[in-house]
Amino acid sequence: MSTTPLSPTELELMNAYWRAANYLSVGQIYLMDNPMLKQPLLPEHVKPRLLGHWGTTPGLNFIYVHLNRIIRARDLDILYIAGPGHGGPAIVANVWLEGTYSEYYPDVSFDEAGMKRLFRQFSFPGGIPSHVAPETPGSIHEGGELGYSLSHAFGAVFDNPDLITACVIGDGESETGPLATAWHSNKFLNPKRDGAVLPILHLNGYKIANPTVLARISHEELESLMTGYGYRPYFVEGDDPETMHQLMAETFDRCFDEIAGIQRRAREEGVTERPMWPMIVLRSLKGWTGPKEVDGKKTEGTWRSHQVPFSEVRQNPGHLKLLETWMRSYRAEELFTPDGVLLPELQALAPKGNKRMGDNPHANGGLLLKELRMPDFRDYAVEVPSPGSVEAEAPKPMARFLRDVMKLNEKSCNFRVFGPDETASNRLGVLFEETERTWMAERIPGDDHLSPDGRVMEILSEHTCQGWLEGYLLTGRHGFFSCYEAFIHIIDSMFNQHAKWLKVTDSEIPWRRPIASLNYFLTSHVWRQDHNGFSHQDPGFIDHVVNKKADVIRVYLPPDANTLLSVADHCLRSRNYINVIVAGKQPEWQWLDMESAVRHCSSGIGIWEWASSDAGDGEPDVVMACAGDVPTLETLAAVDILRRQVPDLKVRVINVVDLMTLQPKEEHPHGLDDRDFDDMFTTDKPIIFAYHGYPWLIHRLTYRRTNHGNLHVRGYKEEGTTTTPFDMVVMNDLDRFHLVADVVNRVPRLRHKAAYVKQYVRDRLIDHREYIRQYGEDMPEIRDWRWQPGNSPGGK
Ligand SMILES: Cc1ncc(C[n+]2csc(CCOP(=O)(O)OP(=O)(O)O)c2C)c(N)n1
Ligand SMILES: [Mg+2]
Repeated sequence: MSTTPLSPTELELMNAYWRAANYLSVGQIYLMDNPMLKQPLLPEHVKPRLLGHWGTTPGLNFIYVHLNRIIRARDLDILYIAGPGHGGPAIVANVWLEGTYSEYYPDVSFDEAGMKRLFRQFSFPGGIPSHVAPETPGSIHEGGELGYSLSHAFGAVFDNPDLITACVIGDGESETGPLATAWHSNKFLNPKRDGAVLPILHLNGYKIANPTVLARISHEELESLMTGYGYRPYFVEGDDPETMHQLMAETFDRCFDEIAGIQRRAREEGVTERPMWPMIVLRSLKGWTGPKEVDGKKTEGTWRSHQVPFSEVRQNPGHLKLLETWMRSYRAEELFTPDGVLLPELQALAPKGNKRMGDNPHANGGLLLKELRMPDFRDYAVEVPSPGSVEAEAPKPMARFLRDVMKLNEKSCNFRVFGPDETASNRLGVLFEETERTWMAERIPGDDHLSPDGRVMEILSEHTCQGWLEGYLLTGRHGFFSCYEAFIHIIDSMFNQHAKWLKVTDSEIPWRRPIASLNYFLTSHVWRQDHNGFSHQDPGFIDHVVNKKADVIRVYLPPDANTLLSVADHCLRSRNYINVIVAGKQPEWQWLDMESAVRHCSSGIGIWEWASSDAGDGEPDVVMACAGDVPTLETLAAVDILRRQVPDLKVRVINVVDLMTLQPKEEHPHGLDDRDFDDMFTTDKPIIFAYHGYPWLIHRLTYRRTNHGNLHVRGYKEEGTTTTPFDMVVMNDLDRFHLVADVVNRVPRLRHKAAYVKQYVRDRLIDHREYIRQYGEDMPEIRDWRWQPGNSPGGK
């Protein structure tokens, strides 16, 4: 292969294009006027607040120009992911240069006036963020929180055989946990049915203030590391632009040849082995082409280039001069017409139409989104002849439903299930009747459902699962993520970023079309950790989720299998949300037949008349509310005790499936209006609320409701260990006996009976403690408890 694949003209043009992108990047960071430098630079042309990141930008621009060449030469479909997305100016500059930006934002026209707007709007009030963001055409990756570029890149190309993602990874970013584990995504990518990812490790040597680890290990060590991850690394190293252009062009040619070869062998020659995919190490200067020195300190090629290499430009004439010299070094007058239009011969370097990376439809996944074909979830119902008459493991019917969703959409190849090694444990194993676990690494006899064609993605990295799923959804497909409740916290921060993306998309960017929701199924939850105990107990993800904008988050606590089915169906059909579904996986009593489940889930909250004793008889003495499967069980068991101990007590039982109904309507679209809430919860009766998670969340959601003063919430209060299921609730005062005591304490007319009932409760709790310590399991009256409809006046 030639080491000079670019002709002198092509080289000159590409370098000119790169200069244009660099010029526009510096302009965005510094200028608000005089964009073409037609006048000498004056302090008032410079922004008063200088915000942005220069250091990574020339490298990102360099890669963009070379990708444009490859796309044109090979007519490829390439998505650009900028891991160091703090280099927002680079991507915005390139998207503007290729003409896309002005098509999406006509105000930022493709001329001098548009260039002025382009500069002014960047990191400016009312303008655009300094990072790559949902506002940036062509992006599916929010710059900002580092670590997710590579998992996003892989997620985007699964089931997209004609798509290639060029994924730029910061050398600092590569030190993060999520990025480090994402290299292994190549063991899950099947070249026959999936596209390809070309990782480009951007080794500019520095982070904000430190060298990077990978820049300070030997060439051999880095090469071995990448080889060990299963890639074939190619090094592009240097600082002389001409040499680097030739080297990059040559390396890109080689890498894209290899990718084409791998795909051809897999698709046409039936090769099934996992290939060594190419990757590139681009070692270039941080802040390349920027000022070599500022105030006597080396800047180009150091961490000092990371953000704005020098500020106080308005106040310091020396810095003003430095900026002008720097910007003029790109010779904009040779790149643009006097009207600020990129010269035609340079325009010709950009691909056309939606081959332009800024206009790649995969980056606006909603455009490509196809509805899932859905079976009728009612067909998977558990027969529930009467409340509490049968037991079931709630996830299993849902799993059969998901299996058939998988089957019905097999041809469209647009549905996958994700999870950290827990699909079987979470009772979703029936999926393996239809598909298998994706696996491109070695397989040996006895392996369980591993296949290169599998559609269940399991890797013991919640970060990677989340990143893959986000990439998959953002490019217009559907997915479902199951995880142990306590450990989903590992991706709290990724959830944040995705929620922000959806919020901005939903409220501010009409051209971004709605995508499928991100669905979490959280099981192995806090109340059923018989194997594991305290380390596995944490219901706090819900608290984290409800911090986010009401428009994009939904939380569901279905109490049984049929409600879970109904909720899962709803979530898979929804768009632009993050749905969190929490339900246990152990055998539990079933409460609602399918018809009642659908009605209950449609309202999200409802009085369970069959368990209540106040129907048609004026106001209740007490409201017993519950949210979550275990709290629902304990509430009903408490109602049962009350029936026997205090037969004339009027109890109203309310079950909450959709947690957001508790919030005021003004705060969340699912919130009950105050009138309905007051009718349901009364304005003055005690409410004993048994809740799945940390109790204060219920107060947080309801503090503005009329009857909040009478609300008493029981939930998880951080007591846990390895013990019996019932002891787990006892330790947190959420058990039936504590709930009964709560009722007796709060209903004024029971004062005279309080001493007797409380003694009964105390005795039962002592019996419980003695019994489990002696026998190692719950008392028969707990294990064998079941709802007796006959016990319940008002029950059917
Ligand atoms: C998870 C995370 N931690 C910390 C930061 C703060 N931060 C922003 S940029 C940066 C340095 C990034 O270095 P590198 O990935 O090498 O990017 P580049 O050198 O190309 O700017 C850091 C630490 C962040 N954005 N995300
Ligand atoms: Mg770096």
